[in-house]
Amino acid sequence: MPWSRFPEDFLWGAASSAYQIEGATRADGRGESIWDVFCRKPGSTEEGTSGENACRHYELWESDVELIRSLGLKSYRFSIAWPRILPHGIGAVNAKGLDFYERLLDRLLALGITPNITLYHWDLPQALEDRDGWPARDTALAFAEYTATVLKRLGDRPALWSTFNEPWCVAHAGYGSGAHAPGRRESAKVVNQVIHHILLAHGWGVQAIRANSKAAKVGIVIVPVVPIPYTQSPEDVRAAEEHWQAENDWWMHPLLLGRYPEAVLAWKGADAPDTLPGDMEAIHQRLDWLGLNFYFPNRVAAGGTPLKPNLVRPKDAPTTAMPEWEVHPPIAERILLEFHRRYPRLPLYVTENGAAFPGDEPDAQGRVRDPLRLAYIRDHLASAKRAMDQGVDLRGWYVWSLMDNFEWRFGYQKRFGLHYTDTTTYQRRVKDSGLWYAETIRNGGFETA
Ligand code: IFM
Repeated sequence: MPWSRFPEDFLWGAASSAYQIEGATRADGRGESIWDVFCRKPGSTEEGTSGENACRHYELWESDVELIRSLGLKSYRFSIAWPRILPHGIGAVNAKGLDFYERLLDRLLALGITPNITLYHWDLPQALEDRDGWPARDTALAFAEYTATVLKRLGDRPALWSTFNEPWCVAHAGYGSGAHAPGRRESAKVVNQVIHHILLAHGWGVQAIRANSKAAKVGIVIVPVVPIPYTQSPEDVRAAEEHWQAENDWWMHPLLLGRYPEAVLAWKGADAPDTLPGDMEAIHQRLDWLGLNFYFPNRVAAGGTPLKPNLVRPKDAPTTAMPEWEVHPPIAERILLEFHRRYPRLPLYVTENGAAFPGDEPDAQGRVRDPLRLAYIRDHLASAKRAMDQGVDLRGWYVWSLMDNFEWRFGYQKRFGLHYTDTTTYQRRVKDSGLWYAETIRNGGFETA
């Protein structure tokens, strides 16, 4: 049997985020976030659920670190809740918030587990949303203040840091469709302005990290689209290429080249963001790594426009429990090779990949059999390894997620965890996929069919 064998120093990891697991939304001086407010609005989330308790990780963090240790993870990716650090977004600092993350960070380091810390995984302090949130340029300044505050306290520890998780979702779901907090449905112009302010916040944030830490390795985590032409007709191929440019170049060019792509600016026309002199230089900061989150392909056929592509799903394609998320493992090789080929090269990490499938319930013996998740993770990893064999510098992999958690507007019904979380007792239970992942880590790889 052939093996997918990974390098010895490959960072095997799992990921989570503050609002999705911590709970304790009113504890120890934490301020309110936009997700607290959004979840209270009837109809915002399935079954009216929220992250008020989530997985109670704020209380149970020590036993959660034990889960991480017993899987043998080399790295753990988590996020810091801005409202725990600066309850009003700016100004007064809440020391208890910093204490919490310091304890977690130090425990991970003591166990030899590399922390990979995200500064913004969607939980903006509501106080800043009250001042117009990301459409306001001042929010980017506030992010730089928050970042400096965190790094002054924690920046002497060796860790990977990222400024943003999936900024696409912040802009499009938060301020475009309104499916995420703060639930606003603004014009394309405003959404593009949000993108610009997030990019600016990233740039100022990187400067704040570098000014306050010698030990930090700095990156950003994006969620690229993975366009695949529906057929090999020149029209479909072209439509897929334009979708790539409109989404991926739009984020990557400012970050890595210091300019918005000309073609996309032309497509956006008057909806392009307003910029000030010096903005593009501020955005274009040296990065140490880039994080990619991907889950499914976008099959693109002709008949749309670059900004509104014609996305089609093959009739019998397997999907996960997330509506429209097709299972197609070759996306891993594809996206990694494309990033390697198209952009200035940086060490890459797959900062999220994983799946929710229906039916993850413990059996009578308490075992959680999740063969579909196991296969999903294995097949995406095998595909990524093929990209590595072609020269892609992939340094690590984080399964989403360490444990079942609050899946935003879908509440607790979509379970992505390597551990099952009982939503009544909060007990965690490792799933078969978690056991397989632990064995893979021990063996440095796995047999491929
Ligand atoms: O749960 C989310 C996570 O917060 C961001 N990336 C996608 C995951 C699954 O939807």
